[in-house]
Amino acid sequence: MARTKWLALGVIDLLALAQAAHIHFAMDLTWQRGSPNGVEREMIFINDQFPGPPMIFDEGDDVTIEVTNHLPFNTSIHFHGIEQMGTPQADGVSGLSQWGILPGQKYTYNWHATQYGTYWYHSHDKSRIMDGLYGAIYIRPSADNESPFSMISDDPTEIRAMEEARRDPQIVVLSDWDHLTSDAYMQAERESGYDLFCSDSILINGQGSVYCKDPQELTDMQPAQIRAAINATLTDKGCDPLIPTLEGNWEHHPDKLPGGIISGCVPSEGPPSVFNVDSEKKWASFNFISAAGLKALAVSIDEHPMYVYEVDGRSIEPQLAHSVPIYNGERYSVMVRLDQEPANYTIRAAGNGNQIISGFATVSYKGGENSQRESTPYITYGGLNTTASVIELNTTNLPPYPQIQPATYADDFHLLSLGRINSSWEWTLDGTTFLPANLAAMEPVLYNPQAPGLDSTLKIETKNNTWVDIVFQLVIPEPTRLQPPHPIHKHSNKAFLIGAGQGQFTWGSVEDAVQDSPESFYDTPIYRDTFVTAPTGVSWIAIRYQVVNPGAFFLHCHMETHLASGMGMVLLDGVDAWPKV
Ligand SMILES: *[C@@H]1O[C@H](CO)[C@@H](O)[C@H](O)[C@H]1NC(C)=O
Ligand SMILES: *[C@@H]1O[C@H](CO)[C@@H](O)[C@H](O)[C@H]1NC(C)=O
Ligand SMILES: *[C@@H]1O[C@H](CO)[C@@H](O)[C@H](O)[C@H]1NC(C)=O
Ligand SMILES: *[C@@H]1O[C@H](CO)[C@@H](O)[C@H](O)[C@H]1NC(C)=O
Ligand SMILES: *[C@@H]1O[C@H](CO)[C@@H](O)[C@H](O)[C@H]1NC(C)=O
Ligand SMILES: *[C@@H]1O[C@H](CO)[C@@H](O)[C@H](O)[C@H]1NC(C)=O
Ligand SMILES: *[C@@H]1O[C@H](CO)[C@@H](O)[C@H](O)[C@H]1NC(C)=O
Ligand SMILES: [Cu+2]
Repeated sequence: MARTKWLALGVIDLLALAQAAHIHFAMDLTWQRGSPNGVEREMIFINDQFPGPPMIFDEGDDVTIEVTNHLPFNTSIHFHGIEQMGTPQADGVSGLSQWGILPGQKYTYNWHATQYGTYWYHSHDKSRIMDGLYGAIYIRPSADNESPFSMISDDPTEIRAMEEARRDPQIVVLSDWDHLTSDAYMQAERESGYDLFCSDSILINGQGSVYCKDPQELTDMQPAQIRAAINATLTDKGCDPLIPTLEGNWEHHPDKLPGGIISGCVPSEGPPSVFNVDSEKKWASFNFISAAGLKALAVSIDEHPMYVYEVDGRSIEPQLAHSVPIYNGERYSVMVRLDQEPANYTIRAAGNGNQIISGFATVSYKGGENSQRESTPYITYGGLNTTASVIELNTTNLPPYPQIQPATYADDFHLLSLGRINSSWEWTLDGTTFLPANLAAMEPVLYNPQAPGLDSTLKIETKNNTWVDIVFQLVIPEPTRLQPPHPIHKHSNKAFLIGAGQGQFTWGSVEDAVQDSPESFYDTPIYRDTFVTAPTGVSWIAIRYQVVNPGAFFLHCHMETHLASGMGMVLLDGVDAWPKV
């Protein structure tokens, strides 16, 4: 079959000059050998690239994406964070919004770029993110949007430089990488019974290396609280040992673990990733996207403070930070002043809490390529601050810009219990059951909300134009003391993170909780599409969203292994006003 050539970026720029252009993309998916970290394996390429090429649009564009599946298995493409207003059939979840795309078949997605900001695309059929099916989406804001940069500087020249940097960003796709394919990784969980979250490399724009260090050195690099809770030596890959504190007392078969998955580190080197900047431009925008399958990360740029100005694709009042925690699926865009001596500066992406591992890239100033100066890090190989003056982004202080608030009261309330059932590796979002393992092979729920196979406890039905509260209660039976934070992602429109607390959510509604425990609720709720649960202790988080876009949308943990084990639910949003598909 003939390969359709990817549009060159220059052509897109020309098209973008016209208002509300109609942009076509062709995506050709292939299964080939590749070695992003110096070790070869079979993986997915998109138009012969990994990660897939960035899709750059303008707010208001109509988008057509034609996907040709040359992979030896079904797939789909989801556009992460794109609200799909009026186009629920283009959300790209096999079993929810479409049938899986069979090998050899084509599928066309049509949607409107109703929002500006940083997003990404990835497969939503099994755990194919771990095989490399992802790439960036960037939608340039239209002139109607007021930029938040006047809160960074009142000099019009500086503001203009920041606006220009925003229109032409450095897109930084952060991910983790494993030598096993996603199918082999899931098989290892199923057969051994363990919840595995040990990666071989952290990649930056698809490039990285394998670093091996002394286990004791790695153990000492853990955050104090986690080191105390684990109280055991990490492996040479910087991974946690498979102990009851993390895995609970379920049945396990350590003999079924594939070699090298937790320990047995072999160093290797992949190609370097370089971001070229020019200090004459004064500012650069780095748009971080976490396409990690497993890992929580923290990212920083040596000697360059960051003004975080966009979260999950929407502007916030800029916040100054040196290090930004970023969970699976999240996006943070940061404005960086290019005022350092021309040289190379290291971007560090470190495991944040559940593995001591890092990936590196270089920011290379024009004219500084030959400077021998080593840059000074803000964070360690383990992701911790190197000095007391390093500011970590406070992720509960991200005021939307311009301001936006949820309704004071919601129409509906749902309390979900997140936890393990039946084994260490199987996770549930509703406390009683899992998404069907064959979800991707089922009749899409959008075609039939009563589709058999989807248990009633796995659906939340909402009416259009109502406000809905969902509280995620974390259940952690003894002897478990730590668990991976769950980055819960909501498809379609964003929601407000309105509160969080320790212990059990004992109230019958959010209003009662606000009355009793006002300190658990934020004065300025956070508007985004990913909400992360705490790694320690019994705790809860609460979100509120408005139903405005009838359709079948996914609500799920974005750790690929947790999603594949069943950790998700379906929002039958505005089921009273569903479109005929
Ligand atoms: C940590 O482990 C050591 C030896 O394995 C044990 O003696 C000690 O009591 C443990 N500490 C805690 C806080 O559990
Ligand atoms: C700086 O980075 C560039 C791009 O990777 C590289 O070519 C150059 O050798 C680096 N300079 C030094 C001194 O390491
Ligand atoms: C990291 O920051 C914390 C909190 O500000 C501080 O207590 C600690 O000393 C810092 N670590 C180092 C190595 O300076
Ligand atoms: C983070 O921001 C919240 C909301 O503004 C504030 O209540 C909290 O004290 C801040 N936390 C830290 C560690 O500064
Ligand atoms: C958990 O295992 C029990 C016993 O094998 C089984 O009856 C039950 O259906 C399982 N639960 C789920 C949600 O699969
Ligand atoms: C692949 O998708 C087809 C529908 O397009 C479905 O019938 C089949 O069961 C799927 N196969 C798998 C393994 O999910
Ligand atoms: C759903 O509600 C939203 C918000 O009120 C409204 O804009 C939209 O037209 C409604 N959709 C349908 C299909 O009724
Ligand atoms: Cu999870």
